[in-house]
Amino acid sequence: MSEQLEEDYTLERMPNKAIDENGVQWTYSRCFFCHMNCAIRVGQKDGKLVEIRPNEEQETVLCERMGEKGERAIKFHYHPKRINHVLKRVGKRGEDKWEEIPYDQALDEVAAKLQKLKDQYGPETLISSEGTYRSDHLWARTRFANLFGNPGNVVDPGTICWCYSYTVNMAMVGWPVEAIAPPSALQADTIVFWGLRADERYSPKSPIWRTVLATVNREGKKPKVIVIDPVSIEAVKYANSWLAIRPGTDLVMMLAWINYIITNKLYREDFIKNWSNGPFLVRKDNQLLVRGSDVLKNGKFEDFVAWDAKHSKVAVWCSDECRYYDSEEVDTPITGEFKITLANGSKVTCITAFDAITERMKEYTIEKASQITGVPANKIIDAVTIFATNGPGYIAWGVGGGDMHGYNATSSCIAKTLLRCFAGNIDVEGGEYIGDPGPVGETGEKHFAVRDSEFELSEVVTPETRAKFLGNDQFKTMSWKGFEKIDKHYLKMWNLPRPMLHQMLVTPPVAWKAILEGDPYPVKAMICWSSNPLCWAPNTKHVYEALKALELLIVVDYWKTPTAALADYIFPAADSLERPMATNFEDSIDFLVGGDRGIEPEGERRMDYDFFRGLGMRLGQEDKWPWKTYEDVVAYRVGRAGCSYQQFVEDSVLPPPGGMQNEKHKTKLPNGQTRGFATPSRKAEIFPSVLQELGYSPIPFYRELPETPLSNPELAKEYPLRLTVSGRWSPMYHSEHRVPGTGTRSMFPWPIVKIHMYDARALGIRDGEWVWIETPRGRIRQVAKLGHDIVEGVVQAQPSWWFPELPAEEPWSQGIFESNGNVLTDDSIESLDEGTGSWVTRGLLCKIYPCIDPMDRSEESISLDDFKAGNTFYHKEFAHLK
Ligand SMILES: Nc1nc2c(c(=O)[nH]1)N[C@H]1C(S)=C(S)[C@@H](COP(=O)(O)OP(=O)(O)OC[C@H]3O[C@@H](n4cnc5c(=O)[nH]c(N)nc54)[C@H](O)[C@@H]3O)O[C@H]1N2
Ligand SMILES: Nc1nc2c(c(=O)[nH]1)N[C@H]1C(S)=C(S)[C@@H](COP(=O)(O)OP(=O)(O)OC[C@H]3O[C@@H](n4cnc5c(=O)[nH]c(N)nc54)[C@H](O)[C@@H]3O)O[C@H]1N2
Ligand code: SF4
Ligand SMILES: [Mo]
Repeated sequence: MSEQLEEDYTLERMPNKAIDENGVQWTYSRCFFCHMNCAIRVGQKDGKLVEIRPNEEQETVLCERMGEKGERAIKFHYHPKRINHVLKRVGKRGEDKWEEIPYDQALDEVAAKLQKLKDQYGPETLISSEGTYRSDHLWARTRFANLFGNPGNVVDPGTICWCYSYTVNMAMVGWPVEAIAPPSALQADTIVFWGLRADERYSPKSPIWRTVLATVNREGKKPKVIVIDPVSIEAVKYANSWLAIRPGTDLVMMLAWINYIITNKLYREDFIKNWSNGPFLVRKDNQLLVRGSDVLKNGKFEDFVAWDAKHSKVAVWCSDECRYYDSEEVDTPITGEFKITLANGSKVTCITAFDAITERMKEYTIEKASQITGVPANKIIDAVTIFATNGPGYIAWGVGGGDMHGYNATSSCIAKTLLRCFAGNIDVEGGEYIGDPGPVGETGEKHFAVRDSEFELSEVVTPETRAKFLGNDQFKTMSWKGFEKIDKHYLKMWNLPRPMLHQMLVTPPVAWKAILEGDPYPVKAMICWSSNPLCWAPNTKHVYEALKALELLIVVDYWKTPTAALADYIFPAADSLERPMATNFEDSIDFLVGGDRGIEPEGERRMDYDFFRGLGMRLGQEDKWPWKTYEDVVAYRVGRAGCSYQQFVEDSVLPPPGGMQNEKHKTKLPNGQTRGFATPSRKAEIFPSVLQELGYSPIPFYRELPETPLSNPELAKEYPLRLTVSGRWSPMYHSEHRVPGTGTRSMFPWPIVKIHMYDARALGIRDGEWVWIETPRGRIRQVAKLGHDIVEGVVQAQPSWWFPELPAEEPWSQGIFESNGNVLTDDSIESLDEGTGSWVTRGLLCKIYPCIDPMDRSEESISLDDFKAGNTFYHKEFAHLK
């Protein structure tokens, strides 16, 4: 192509599938190598991929996973180790012996086996295992499973990653406000990176890091940046405040921030008073929110009660209409103690929800937070003052900030959203965005693109089936119990069912129990798609045991991963270049992004949608899958918004009909009511009634994690260092991009564990050497990287390592036990978050020691006499091997 023409092509928009002068056909597509889903243009000639370019209109920059001209993605696509046909196990499980069979035959066989297991054990005997958002096909899994009669059994890392906070935030503000960056991020005056490595998360070239750089370098008033991380990450360069925190202690810091903000009256009273449930009354005797039914004979449980200072009496809040019944003129204080009379004539003393929070926060002083987190008190005060006084701003979502903190997870999410509300950041420009898929007409008609939840058919799941969801009564927030409480309000606001997707999850140890012990019922079959649980789930040995005990394990993947190597059938998955796309990121945003299929699939690779549809068509669901191809699905979705398939893929974005507005809670709905939020009270629930109804504390509280020097000093004697199995880096994406041959593995060939120089010196560890990292669950080895850029006493090991170059058969299992950080993590029920089942990956205890005994180094000397005298030559950690 001539230089001039090349320039024109990047400036002008070409029609989709235009052919250039070299005969290369260019398709508007989207990358799915990570959550950024950058818009790309895929070039093919004679049916083969030749080049991938950024879509300049969307300001894409191709990252390390893609390669400058897409060469890495193209090698990934044609890699000889890719699974192109179904592999059926012929040897013993784990022996790595297979035969290739046709895709349709495999679907027939699997459908028959599923039907047999269903007949024998019931439809609940099936579970699916999934990974992070890897495609826009999640709803197809739910649709299939719901129609199969399954209660929604899914294991997925969403329990510790975003989805649990999606759920908790829905209960608080009716929307998954936890986001990497809001749409108006450039306008933020304060950015908090709370356990988020924004440069390596996705890539230094990804839109998120470029947005950060554009914000900190913007003209005029510069934003302030706060980093809360045990490691001095890249963002620290731009930070006004870096809180070098001990892993797993973040919640106490959050609570101290809240206490400080309240004590120093740094909160936005207008928001708390008028838009939150802060003024609602809570009984002092039982800490329950007072309900309409408590104070009025015919009052409703759904209604709440505040004190009206203007008329010195209670005011009942009509949740259904988002107003007080009596008058618009009420004055409801956010603080105070009131004696009220209940409908049964008894009198009770109440305080406001805001005061209830205030009371409970008092114990979380800056000094206490400093002692537990290891961050000096003055630094904590500086940071919270910036956060509370330099708004608008946002707390960017990072998994270090509580997602992976076991039984502190739910409280961490509540605490962060409290901070957002107190700072007045909810749905303001430069603050935290609340989405709105589109207006619903008075008769319920919708003119926005079809949402994932509309495909899922949650309504077909009967109450009896719902009760069988694994952990339904134990981890209620992400079960049907929590689902239903939020579903009601979602339906009311948007005439849409609430998404199931990854909002209902079974915590892994509960699933393994059902598989291994048949408790509460036998789980015999697993569909594992876009998931490598041997890498992502805690306590790898436990996962291995469970996978091996399954009667039927189906894996749908690109590669023969360690998990796939244990399967009965491995189905080849079509990669993102081979599929069209329309996504709203699990119904979490109010616009749709997408693109066309870049190229026809190789071999018998099929889309995940086709896999689930194929099973559904064989299992009596024929009339429920009217969309033969995924193109049909995309056309149907955008068609409702009056957009054609071609238009959509060329634009690659379909915005919500109302545009992206802020402060929508203040606007009116078509029925004339004030909109508020999609919560039970239509208020921002800083005191979440949903959690209280489920039996959990609506007020966050801190517990020292099970493995810390404070909570378990005995264990800390043997395992003295604090372990965080964390830290994203590009081009690796979880367990992906390690297969040699595409150019990504050679960028970071070996797993790295980061430790402080002083700790290393004391332990005889040298930079670049293999070391053992050990916890009570087991040990792995990684290569030591020493530095001063990590809190002393902290060890940061990389998760999800496997070695695709090693044999897949046992005992090699592609090195799954050798360096995988999840061999070290804990999945004991006592360590899990009681509402969601979140486990700990940050804040464990470990020890670390060299793989080759330091005594064996050339500069060390050991005499023969030492051996003869029976002295231990071995490093003390190996003494037991003598
Ligand atoms: N200790 C510790 N554990 C962690 C974490 C941590 O920080 N520390 N992080 C956690 C988090 S946040 C997450 S999200 C999980 C990640 O967990 P996962 O998302 O499950 O990641 P992987 O283990 O890489 O497994 C993904 C698999 O999906 C395949 N795949 C990719 N795209 C597709 C597709 O479109 N279709 C199909 N069928 N297959 C596809 C890939 O080849 C790969 O084998 O790990 C969690 N585990
Ligand atoms: N390149 C790449 N990008 C990815 C992924 C990937 O695998 N590779 N995975 C994607 C997925 S699914 C997710 S969920 C995101 C996650 O992305 P991030 O949330 O950025 O996750 P990490 O980089 O694991 O951890 C973030 C930061 O938390 C710090 N940290 C560790 N423990 C603690 C702690 O206890 N407290 C605090 N405050 N900080 C701590 C780490 O040092 C690190 O700098 O990344 C996404 N993007
Ligand atoms: S950041 Fe890289 S891997 Fe992620 S979508 Fe963009 S180009 Fe693809
Ligand atoms: Mo994740």
